[in-house]
Amino acid sequence: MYHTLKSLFFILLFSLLFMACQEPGTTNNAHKSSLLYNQYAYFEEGPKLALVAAEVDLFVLLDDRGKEVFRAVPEPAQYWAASGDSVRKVDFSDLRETGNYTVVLQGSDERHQLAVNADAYRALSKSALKAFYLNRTSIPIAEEYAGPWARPAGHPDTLVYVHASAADDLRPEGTVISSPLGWYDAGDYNKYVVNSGITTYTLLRALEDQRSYYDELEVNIPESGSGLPDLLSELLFNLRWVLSMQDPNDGGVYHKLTTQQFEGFVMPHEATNPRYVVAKSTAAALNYAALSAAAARMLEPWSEQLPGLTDSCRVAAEEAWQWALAHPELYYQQPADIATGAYGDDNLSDEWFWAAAELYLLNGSDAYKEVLMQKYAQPQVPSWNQVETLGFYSLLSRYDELPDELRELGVRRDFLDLAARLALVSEQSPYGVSIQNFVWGSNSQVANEGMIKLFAHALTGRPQYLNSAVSDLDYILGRNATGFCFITGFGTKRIFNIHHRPAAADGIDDPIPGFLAGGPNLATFEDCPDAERSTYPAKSYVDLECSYSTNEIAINWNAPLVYLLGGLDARMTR
Ligand code: 9MR
Repeated sequence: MYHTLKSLFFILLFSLLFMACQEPGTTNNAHKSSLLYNQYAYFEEGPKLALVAAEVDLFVLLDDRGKEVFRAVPEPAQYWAASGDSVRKVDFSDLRETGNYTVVLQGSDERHQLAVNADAYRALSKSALKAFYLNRTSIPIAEEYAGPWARPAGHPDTLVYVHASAADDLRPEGTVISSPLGWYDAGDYNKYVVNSGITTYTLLRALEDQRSYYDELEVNIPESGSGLPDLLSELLFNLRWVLSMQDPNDGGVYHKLTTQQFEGFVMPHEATNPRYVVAKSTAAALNYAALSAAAARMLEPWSEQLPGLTDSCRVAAEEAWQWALAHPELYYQQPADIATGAYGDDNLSDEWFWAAAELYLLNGSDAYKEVLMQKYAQPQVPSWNQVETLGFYSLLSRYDELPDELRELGVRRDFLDLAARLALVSEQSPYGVSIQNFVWGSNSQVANEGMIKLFAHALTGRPQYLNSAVSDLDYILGRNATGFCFITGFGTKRIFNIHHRPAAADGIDDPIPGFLAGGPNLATFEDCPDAERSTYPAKSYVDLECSYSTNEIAINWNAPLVYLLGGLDARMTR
């Protein structure tokens, strides 16, 4: 008896000691590797940063013949509160030779393969854009474009009901309208105007900012070879849906097109529950106005190939704006019988600013200028409910034409301050990134931070912005606290179980490629209650299908990824 008690006592003591000696967060962390690095490829001319575990004190690279080409003692370990662990930086930027290398770590018997090869980025950039095609509603996804991920058409959306929340005298409840095309928002099968606003704009921005790159980039979609850039054809597929969400009777815009409940995990063509347009909202009208005004202006170079489109966009934008002026506080309220994504936002100051900026740039009217001056606020990292910075991008892209009073607002200074702050945080961060707060879709925040930096790089030519954007991409490609490469189909430690209905139901082991997973955050643990999951925000990610809060994909997350990949591919290819 005494012996049993004594052993129990020692077991308890040792367990407590063991727990106390462990670093915070390591009890349930996600990465076990001693090396965190970009698992896809480093750019020959770019910065090259890897992270090693605290106990690793020598980092060596061997070329493909086994010859040592680089050796360094990692920097002293630094603790990151977001990940709850300490890592040591290794900067091997001096290695500029294209090739495949073996990483040897002293203090660990792991071996890793690493590539230096800017050329590899063309395939990744194409894949991230192709993901939008693979998420199209309404048309069959054909084998010649989709390979194994071909599937029948889902959701024609030519027979959509006006929901009670959106009904009025001219379109009473149950009225049938047609609202086809567009992309599925995410892992669910619904379509949301608010989220389409930032997504489609971000792709327009990519097109305008990397025009010659996208003139050439073909991704093998049905429209390839039509004379329009594939990126443009892809975003038009969604823009045409967005335009159909306006009520022609009053200019108001439905918030979303959705089933009542989320569909099950079945293929798109098997998800056939009735679909509704739900509630007009001020947020939808302003997003719609901003996007269609931006499209009217930014599609001007293709107006001959797209007869009538820019004019339609202009009229649609103005009518949506007028409706918003007449209904300035119609915040989206989820009706009791609808349970799909809300995209609810009670602060529309940034939406007013963005829409006013786009409409002002389109037609120069003082009325828009006044609103944009009134709603001017400091830019932030964009997200679906924070779109101030999208207005900054547009104003800055036409900066030379702006009147003094707009320049005097500080548009350029404030934007560059944001970029400089982000770059500084990244330099000082133990993980070499700007992200500090991990929200739902944290990976898209990293991608949007990279986008801000590339835009700042274009404005100033300062290499620090370019380098910092590369560092953001490295994070996405594996140099993060989970050790996962967050783009489906790529990397050595891959994600497999995205929360995405077609990927789950298609019977193919590999997930549909080119999608950015939402990424770590602590927003909710209810989606996979039994999963082992870190309580540190930067590590709190699980590659499980149930994990809609960390492992879903979404169009607004892929769009800044496309921007970042295209922007870097265009700049870094030799
Ligand atoms: O991206 C959205 C995130 O910011 C919210 O916190 C979350 C919960 O409301 O919803 C996310 O958006 C989801 C949308 O509501 C429905 N389609 C899937 C989206 C990504 O998870």
